[in-house]
Amino acid sequence: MTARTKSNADGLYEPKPEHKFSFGLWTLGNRGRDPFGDAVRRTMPPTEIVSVLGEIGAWGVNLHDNDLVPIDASAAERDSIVKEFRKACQQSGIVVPMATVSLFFHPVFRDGAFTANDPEVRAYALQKTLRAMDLGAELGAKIFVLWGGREGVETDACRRADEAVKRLREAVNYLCEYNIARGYNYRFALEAKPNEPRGDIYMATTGHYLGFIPTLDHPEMVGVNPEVAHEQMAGLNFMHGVAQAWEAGKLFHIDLNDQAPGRYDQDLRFGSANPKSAFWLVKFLEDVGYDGPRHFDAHAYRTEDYDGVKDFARGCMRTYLILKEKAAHWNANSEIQAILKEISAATPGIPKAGSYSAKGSATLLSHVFDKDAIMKKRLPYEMLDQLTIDILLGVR
Ligand code: GLT
Ligand code: MN
Ligand code: MN
Repeated sequence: MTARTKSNADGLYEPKPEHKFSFGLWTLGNRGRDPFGDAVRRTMPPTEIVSVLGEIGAWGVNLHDNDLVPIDASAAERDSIVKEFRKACQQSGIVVPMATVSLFFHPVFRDGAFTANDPEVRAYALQKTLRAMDLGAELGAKIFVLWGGREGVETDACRRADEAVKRLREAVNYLCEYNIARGYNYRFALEAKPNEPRGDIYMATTGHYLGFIPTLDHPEMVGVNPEVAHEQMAGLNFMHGVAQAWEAGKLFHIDLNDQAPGRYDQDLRFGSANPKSAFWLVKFLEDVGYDGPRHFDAHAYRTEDYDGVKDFARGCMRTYLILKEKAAHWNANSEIQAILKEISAATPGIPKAGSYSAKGSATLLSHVFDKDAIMKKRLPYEMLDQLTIDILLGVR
């Protein structure tokens, strides 16, 4: 029995609109080009991608300006493309939750976009982004992602890195003002990546952006769009970055995919390389009640035809739903709950840490801690982790 027929039979892992599963036009439409080889799949028009998304039970479609409208299209061409696309979305019951701008594909951005040394490139990047914001707003998008894939260097001889930060700040401030002036109500989501396509990208991790956002004129309008593979390329624990963004009220969007360590940017099917990390991530998102889009920024293996692309897309959603069920199972497991209770239980009579007070600090300073007694408390994390593995491998 294939994965597909099983999901249809039991209905348990069937995607529904309430799951908010979305895909970029560039994900299903990926033709399998890589730096060493040409396309293996034909170009699938955006209207067809939307109909496939409807067929497989997705909720939303995201797009760059030029995924839909060619970069040199006339105003009339643009309008007719947009009209046709809206119709296709309505027919398939697909919404457009997020829009973005390509500031990386055209060779004009070879030295970056908002951080490029040539002021004309910076101005063009801004103009292109304003137009992409107009486009997204017309399609109903409420989130605008900015991925600065070309904002970086091969050699630091070309500009001072703090100058790049200043230029980026100036650009994002400009976009926020335009957002207000036009009444678009976008929430901007900044997406980090350590490298590829540049040797080094300035905003390397979600943490870099979390440090940058409070320096903006409208920090409340700007959050992050962490991507699994991008943090893993930097060797980081993705869920930890997501948790910090969430805790700061900055998790505006998320890019789900997978990545093997030490490789090029793979954009693998969600959960296919590190199912255990994917489990902690899904558990986190579900536990805290993240209610934004679950966007799969991934693409099918280069070996696939368009049936394989559907298998890929269904697989992303199915794995998410399986892990969501496993997370509920984990939370309901009494052995796990007993251990969780035990490992954070407080010994009666100890002074509380909490927030500072003069009296509290005096009590704390005079208290004698019994380190040997503390050391006798068990921390059965091996057991806790094995219970997790048992659940993930389906034996518990
Ligand atoms: C590009 C990149 C992604 C970004 C997209 C948004 S485009 O495919 O690899 O990580 O999210 O610009
Ligand atoms: Mn991404
Ligand atoms: Mn990626």
